[in-house]
Parts: sequence; C-alpha cells; structure tokens
Amino acid sequence: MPNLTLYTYWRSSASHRVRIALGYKGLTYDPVYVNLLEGEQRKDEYKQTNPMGHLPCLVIDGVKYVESTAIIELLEELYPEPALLPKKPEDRARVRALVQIVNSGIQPLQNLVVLDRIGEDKEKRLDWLRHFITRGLTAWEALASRYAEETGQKGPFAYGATFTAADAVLIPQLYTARRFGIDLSPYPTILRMDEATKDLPFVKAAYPDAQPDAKP
Ligand SMILES: N[C@@H](CCC(=O)N[C@@H](CS)C(=O)NCC(=O)O)C(=O)O
Repeated sequence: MPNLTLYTYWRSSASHRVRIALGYKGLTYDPVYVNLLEGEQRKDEYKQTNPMGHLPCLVIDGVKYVESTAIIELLEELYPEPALLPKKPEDRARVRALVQIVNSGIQPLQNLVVLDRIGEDKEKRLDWLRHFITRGLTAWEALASRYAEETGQKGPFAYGATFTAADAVLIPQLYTARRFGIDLSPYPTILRMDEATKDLPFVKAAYPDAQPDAKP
C-alpha cells in the first residue's frame, strides 16, 4: 500500500472530490488540515506544497500532486479498479466534460480568492455565488440530459449506472450549492444522483461535516 497524505480542509470542495475518490478506491490517507478561513493556504510554508495556494495536495510516497482533477486521473491510472472513468473513449469524454463544467465553470468562481476581490459586502458575495453556481448547474443538468438521450442511459448516477468521476466532483458542488441556499428542484438528474449516492459509505465518510476539522 502507498503512503498517502492529503492536505485538506473540511469545506474545500476540491479536497472533498479527492476524499471521495480515495474512499471509492479503498485508499486510506493521513490528513493534514489547512485552515482556509485563517489564510493558512496563502502562507509561504503551504505555497511550497502548492504554489497556487490552493487545496488539495495529495502526497504519494513523498511526492506532491496538486489539482484535484489531475489527482483523480492519477489515482485512476494507479488504481484502475473500481473505475472512476468508463471504458469507451466517447463515454470518458462525456464524463470529463461533466467534471469540467464544475471544475472550470463553477468552482473557480466561488473561490475565496475571487470572493475577496468582490469585497466585504455579504449580499454582493452571495448574489455572485448564486448566479454562477446556478448558471453552471443549469448547464450541467442540460448536458447530462442530452447524454442520457444520446446513450439511452437512465442513471441513477451522474453518468449512467455506475459511480464515476462526474459524481465525485458534483457531490461537493451540491454541498456548496445548498450551503448558499440554491434551489435544486429544477435539476432532476442532479437530484437523482444525489439520492443514489448520499448513503454510500465512502460518500458519507468524505462529507465536510464528517471531517475532524469541521467547525460546528
Ligand atoms: N483547480 C483546483 C482548484 C483548487 C481550489 O480552488 N481550492 C480552493 C478550496 S476548494 C482553495 O484552496 N482556495 C483557497 C483560496 O481561495 O484562497 C483544483 O481542482 O485542485
């Protein structure tokens, strides 16, 4: 078994993705907690771990890996079973597109480093967050429905009958959406995925509120 260390924060959605992927593959890790609200990610000490000052970072046998989707792909290549990507290239491309809607179309816009540029005004920050999360989830739902029609798949997961990287990335985004009071009722595919995954043991174990560094 490799020696794994994860730099993580309970409410970091990118860390949450990697916690899910590790749990899905049955891999255990030692956590290192980095408090985002206290700005620990911006200190020089952490920037030697990730020069962007972002979580997560996964250390495998002493080697540091950053960027959650690159980490998930690495885990998939090192530990192919159970798989997080389908076998067919066309299906893999679709799963990766669903991942990227969240990874590049939503999450960067909700990041603390972006919100801090908007200013201290809480209402302004909330309005920004709700706008971009809603925009991204609306696109995600439309794309997933199109894929379901093209492939004849009926779920219950984000892409078809098995859990994939698309679920691992969407689940943390839903946590954030709920946290900011976004109405998920217009998204039947997303809600179906949520229902199918919420009680899976590795999903529950990765949940922000279940982390030892969670604040009540
Ligand atoms: N694309 C990066 C995004 C990482 C990222 O933005 N992490 C957030 C937490 S979810 C962070 O560390 N933010 C620190 C900040 O905004 O200061 C990834 O997927 O790993």
